[in-house]
Amino acid sequence: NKHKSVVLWFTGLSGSGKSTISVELEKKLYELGIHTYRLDGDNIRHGLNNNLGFSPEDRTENIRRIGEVSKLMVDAGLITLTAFISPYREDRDNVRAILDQNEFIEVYVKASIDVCEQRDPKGLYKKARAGEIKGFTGIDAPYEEPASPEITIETDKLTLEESVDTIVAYLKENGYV
Ligand code: GGZ
Repeated sequence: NKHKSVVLWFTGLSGSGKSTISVELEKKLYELGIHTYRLDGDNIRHGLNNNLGFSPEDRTENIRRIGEVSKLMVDAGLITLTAFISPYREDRDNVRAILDQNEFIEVYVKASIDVCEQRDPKGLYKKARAGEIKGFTGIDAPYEEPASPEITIETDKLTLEESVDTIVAYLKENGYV
């Protein structure tokens, strides 16, 4: 199946739904016969970036490397899905800048800090509140909202299926798939 290679750059708070949506979207694209690759904490922070933590400098370097890897994957012809908080606007814009126009789709996975904290799937917000984790995004470290993302998914309003369908519709309308 023909497609245009592109990075789908998911950004949002911990617990907003980035990973969940990217996994489901990847299944949908697979069913359409489209070759994808997904980058997330499991294959990046545990490997290539296992020397990086969560200081502002390390987060910036984390995102820079992921951007460069994404560029290679786009050159290899893949639809690439990345699921990282990527809290700094400048870091995301730098990734956009190393890709050609139309090769970077910023997907803002939007959920309020209250909702994310209630979900707390890994108990990390609880630890951050207790002071056991310092510099946790949304608690005592910043999250800079995208100024003009191509797609915004409000996960406290949409179901998982609706979220995935919204992105697939965008890809079809814009000639990516
Ligand atoms: C934010 C942290 C932190 C701190 C560990 N702040 O819910 P998770 O567990 O699976 O997602 C979070 C993940 C964030 O890593 P990223 O590579 O996406 O971050 S960034 O883009 O800012 O570089 C969370 C866990 O790692 N985690 N400590 N202090 N999230």
